[in-house]
Amino acid sequence: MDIAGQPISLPEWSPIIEDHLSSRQPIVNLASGGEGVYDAIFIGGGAAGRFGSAYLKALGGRPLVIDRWPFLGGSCPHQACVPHHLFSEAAAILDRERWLGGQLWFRACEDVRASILDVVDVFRKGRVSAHAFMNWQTKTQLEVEYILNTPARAIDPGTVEAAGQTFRTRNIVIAIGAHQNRLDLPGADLPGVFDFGTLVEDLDYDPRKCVIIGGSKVAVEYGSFFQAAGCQTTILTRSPLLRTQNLHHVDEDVRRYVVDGMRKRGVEIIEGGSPIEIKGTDRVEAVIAQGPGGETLHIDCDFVFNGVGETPNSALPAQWLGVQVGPRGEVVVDKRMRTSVANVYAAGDLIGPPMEMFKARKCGMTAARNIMGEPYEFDFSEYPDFLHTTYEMSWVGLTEDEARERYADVVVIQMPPKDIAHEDIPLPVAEGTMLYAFLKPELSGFQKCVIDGDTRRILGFHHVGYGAKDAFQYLDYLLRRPEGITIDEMGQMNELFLNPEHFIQLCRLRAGRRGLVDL
Ligand code: FAD
Ligand code: COM
Repeated sequence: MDIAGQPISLPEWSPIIEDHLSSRQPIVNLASGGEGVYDAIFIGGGAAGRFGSAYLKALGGRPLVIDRWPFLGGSCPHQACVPHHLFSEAAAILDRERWLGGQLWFRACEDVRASILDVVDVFRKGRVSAHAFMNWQTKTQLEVEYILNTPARAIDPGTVEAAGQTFRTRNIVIAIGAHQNRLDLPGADLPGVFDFGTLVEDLDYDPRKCVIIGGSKVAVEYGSFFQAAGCQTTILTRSPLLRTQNLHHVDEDVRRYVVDGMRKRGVEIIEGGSPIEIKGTDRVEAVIAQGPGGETLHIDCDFVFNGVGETPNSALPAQWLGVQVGPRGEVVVDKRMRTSVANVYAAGDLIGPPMEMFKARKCGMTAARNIMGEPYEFDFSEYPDFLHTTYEMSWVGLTEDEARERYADVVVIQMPPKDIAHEDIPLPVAEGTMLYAFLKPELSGFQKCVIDGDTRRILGFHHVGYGAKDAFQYLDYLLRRPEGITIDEMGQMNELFLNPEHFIQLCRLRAGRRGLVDL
């Protein structure tokens, strides 16, 4: 389908994408039929490729972006972040109904159950609207050329082939993402074994008993949703939960509060366990595992969820162009996103962790700026992070333990204060936790601010609750400025009471003191 020069309105996009999801017909939006030389061709139009191509266009360059799916935006709107947020929101609502069941207007708790299949169906039916928006915005507003619904292949650093045509370019930016690691176990191919992608594509029954293998972010997030929906969930993980290699700066008190909360909500967590085999005939029936003490476990289930993480799709770029690949399968780049091959850049999940949207989008932008002659380095060694259990956890900067290893005088401001039991105080409280505060105070959240007492600079913020995630984008910026942010400056800020994170008011309560002490 050639759409160059055709105005396509936003509502017209959805049926076009629906039709192309089951066809191999490319959607071609090229100026001058793709003649001439591009400044950059982006292979992969996910977050990294879409933002990179848009930025390059904005800087006055000529980009082309090619994706094998019939839409731009990549895995985020199709299988990853967007369903994850839908499921996590459902989980938070379900949990609240269960905890408050039988009180006020809440139904009695035995009635709280949801069909996972129905929620997945809601996502399936609605996801194309995000795809339509990405295609419309990229063509109509951002004026970026693209070819969709066809894979691309780099022939050399100046030539890309797609849909039977070759295109010339000064640079290539490869942004083809990552793939779910396979479960290396007997029975891993049985019906009833899912991952985040196959869950939204293939689920056709309502699971009642789930085993999650692995302790990735996705494992924690999806496990919390399955449990909240009423599907008894066991998480089987080698490392302690939230202590995996890719998660940094998770404060131990926060971790304990969250993992205890998951257990309170009924999730069975087996840390130090490893799977041996998945058993079943027509569908999975059990996971056989070795428990933390070496004992053999037999866990009945009708659903197994693979939560063992992802690996970058580096095999193709290595084969096409010989780019260097690192020990974890990532395409190796410098801070300008340059690979080992001149004029070839890589971006997003393809270059390894953190596999997060901010990094993917900013990598794309970084490649674009450097290609267009604006030297720009992106260092993502420090960043704000978040994770859903059914709570929203947000954090940035050092944990208390990390701070104590590096600084002589560490001061901690936290709520509830140290040595006060969570059930004894309905704080922190704000939108999203008001009902918990009054009816189930131990569930109203937890927060901690870590400070260097000598310089009064804040070293880390950590929050468990709802609705504070937005603030962390700005806290991250303030924390990482060369001058950082002090407890005194926090105390000067104007809070919108009742705000979900109380760092401002707590800092103000202590900021008047010359010698800082814990609060
Ligand atoms: P992708 O979005 O995967 O894009 C790669 C694109 O390349 C795809 O569109 C694919 O079709 C295309 N492609 C592949 N091969 C070819 C080829 N040969 N030719 C042409 N095109 C090709 N991050 C967050 O920040 N917040 C979240 O809440 C969050 N939730 C997540 C939940 C889940 C379940 C998962 C799995 C991830 C989540 N992430 C989240 C991570 C986030 O989704 C990724 O970091 C991000 O989507 C990576 O973008 P990307 O452009 O690198 O890759
Ligand atoms: C967001 C996808 S769902 S993108 O980053 O805007 O392309």
